[in-house]
Amino acid sequence: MLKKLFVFLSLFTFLSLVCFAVFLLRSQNSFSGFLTMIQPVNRITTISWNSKHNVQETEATEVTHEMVVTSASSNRTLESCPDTPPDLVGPLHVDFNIERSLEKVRKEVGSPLREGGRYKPPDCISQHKVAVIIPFRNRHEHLAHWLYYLHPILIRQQLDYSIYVINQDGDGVFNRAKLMNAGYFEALKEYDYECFVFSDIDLVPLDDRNLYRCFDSPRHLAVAMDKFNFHLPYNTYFGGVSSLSKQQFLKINGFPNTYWGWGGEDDDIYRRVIFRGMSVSRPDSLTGKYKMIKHKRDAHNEPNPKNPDKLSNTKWTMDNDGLNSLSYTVKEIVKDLLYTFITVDIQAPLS
Ligand code: UD2
Ligand code: MN
Repeated sequence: MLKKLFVFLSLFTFLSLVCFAVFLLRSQNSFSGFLTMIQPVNRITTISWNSKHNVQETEATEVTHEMVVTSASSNRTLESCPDTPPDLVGPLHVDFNIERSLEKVRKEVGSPLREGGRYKPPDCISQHKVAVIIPFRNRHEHLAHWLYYLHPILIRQQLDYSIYVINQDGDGVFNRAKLMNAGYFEALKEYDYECFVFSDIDLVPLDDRNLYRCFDSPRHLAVAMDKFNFHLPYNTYFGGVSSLSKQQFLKINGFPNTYWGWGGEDDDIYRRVIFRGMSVSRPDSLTGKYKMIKHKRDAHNEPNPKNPDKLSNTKWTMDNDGLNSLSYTVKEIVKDLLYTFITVDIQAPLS
């Protein structure tokens, strides 16, 4: 009898233990399931790209390890963005007569951005890591217009991008191409960009199907500007806005550093592309329409009569004048919500 009682008690204890174990396992699962449910996966992704709201950013950094892992794994399930961005609208209305301050532009278009004028699509993985490089000095009014129009376009184009405004320090002679070379280097210090769009500050596209990405050949985007009556001024024109992949840019040794003052550098770049066996790709003349903000020639950027003469030597000079001979010093880097502003000393002559 005692033996039977002992067997019964052992069996009972064993069954209780099994039940308890099953209960523990199930409750653990449902607890982590609960965590997954309450954790705002999308919000975390958005937050990490929206540093405007510091409070939310702090929230994101405070999440537990488990939550971050789940969030990261949910990121991994994102698909590539489609080749043709779905939200493009085509022709755009652009008006430079409206007064725009940076403060206003930050409020109007800044909310999807992260410090530095940085953006990544939240719901798909962009196929285009693009640094937009703008040569700059004393054009703050133009900057506000440019940012107001370009950010929404670049967002609709589903780019993984940042805006780099490369500001020439001092009052020396302006050098657009050297600034763009410096911008290339500075951008690469921050992120693994594969594509570089070089744009004047005063040019806004009139159609968002003009894609700010890189193509099989270096691309000239500003093919039909209002100032040239919506035509190419000449066939080999390469001014205004262009895009080159990292590989294409390296192949031409970047841009020349020696074109001080206005003119010539864009033709030199065109020649570099051709001399390295590449061709130039362009959008059609409807998609490639642009509006330029009207302006006078700036001080310290007079046409340089020496520049056109240099073009006959590009074939030989391009190997030694470019990325491999670039020297400059960074004076200051300021991160705004709408852009990264990098002031560089490019050792400009005073005249
Ligand atoms: C034309 C070309 C430009 C370039 C230039 C010759 C167009 C629309 N663009 O520009 O690509 O080839 O001729 O060098 O035809 N900048 C400043 N501050 C200055 C001076 C220049 O920010 O003090 C920057 C700014 O981004 C400007 C760009 O350099 O848009 C070109 O200078 P520009 O606008 O004075 O010359 P533009 O319109 O004749
Ligand atoms: Mn201009």
